[in-house]
Amino acid sequence: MKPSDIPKEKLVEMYEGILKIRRFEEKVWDLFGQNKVPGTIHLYLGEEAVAVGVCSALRGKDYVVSTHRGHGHCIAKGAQLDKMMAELLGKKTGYCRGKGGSMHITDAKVNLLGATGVVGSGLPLAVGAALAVKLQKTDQVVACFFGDGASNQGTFHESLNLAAAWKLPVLFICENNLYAMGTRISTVTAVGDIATRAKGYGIAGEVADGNDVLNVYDVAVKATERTRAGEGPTLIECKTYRMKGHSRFDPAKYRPQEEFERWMKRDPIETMKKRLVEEKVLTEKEVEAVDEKVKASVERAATFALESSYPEVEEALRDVYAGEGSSS
Ligand SMILES: Cc1ncc(C[n+]2csc(CCOP(=O)(O)OP(=O)(O)O)c2C)c(N)n1
Ligand SMILES: [Mg+2]
Repeated sequence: MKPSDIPKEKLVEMYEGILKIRRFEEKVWDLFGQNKVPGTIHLYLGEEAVAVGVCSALRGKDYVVSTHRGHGHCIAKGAQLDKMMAELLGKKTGYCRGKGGSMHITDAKVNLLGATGVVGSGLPLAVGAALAVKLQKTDQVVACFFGDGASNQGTFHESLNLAAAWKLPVLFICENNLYAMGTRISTVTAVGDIATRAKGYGIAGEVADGNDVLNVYDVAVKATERTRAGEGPTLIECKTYRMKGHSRFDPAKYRPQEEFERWMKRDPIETMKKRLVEEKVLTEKEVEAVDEKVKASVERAATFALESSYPEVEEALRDVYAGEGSSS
């Protein structure tokens, strides 16, 4: 898909989307270095085009199921930056009142069904949500993100099989960033393209360039159209690469330097920026203005989070069990 095939507002919205994830995570990286973020974080830097390309093809009422590397999915589905940042900092103004952190951000208002730290556990949840959609006879779609590592879990196979057999409205989005922690996908998987596995379940399988937001968008638009027409799920494999290590503590020494450099030249933000300017969608100045606007919103979110209070001790058991928990 070329920029000229898409309305200008949509292009700018997508550019703003990938930039928002980039600037948000750069800020998180920074705050982590200042010991402001408890626990660990899995950054989505380098993979922004996947979340934005897919979510730009969705409607507000469609659902998203995220992963342990979920900040990008949350932002692309419309979660609030200030509540996300507060959650990452363990503050009581965060999405889980500071008790969930990076891997448990959920926002029912935007039909974001949640992130999870258990690899592969989102797929069956997405199938359940899609079954609910089918029974309720609405035309919603469920987009389920997961990694290449998760594609070797039993839940992947069980979920694809059932969703295919029942023709459920799910997009299975495999973010193939070549590694599951330090394990290279090619050392544990015989097929070159994970998308080819779709054939075994009788569903459509597509490979997208996960560093090209317009290509991901194009593939996702066609898949949602098929799904809304009752044709069932699609497995979309987005080839991409994480700029940082698996988590904040991983220096990623297992990745060959040449491979790293090759992927860094394909930075999804820089590529999109260049295309927008070359195709005269935006001027250099307008591109800068988008960046300034995004940076300001991230700074506001950081200030909100830093100035918020930590939860009281009594808060610890609230919302953990059914009812209000046993804070008394
Ligand atoms: C069921 C389960 N097994 C193992 C882990 C430890 N673990 C956390 S992330 C991860 C790698 C996941 O790789 P992938 O699915 O490719 O996602 P990526 O981190 O590359 O985005 C592993 C093994 C876990 N959290 N849950
Ligand atoms: Mg991976």
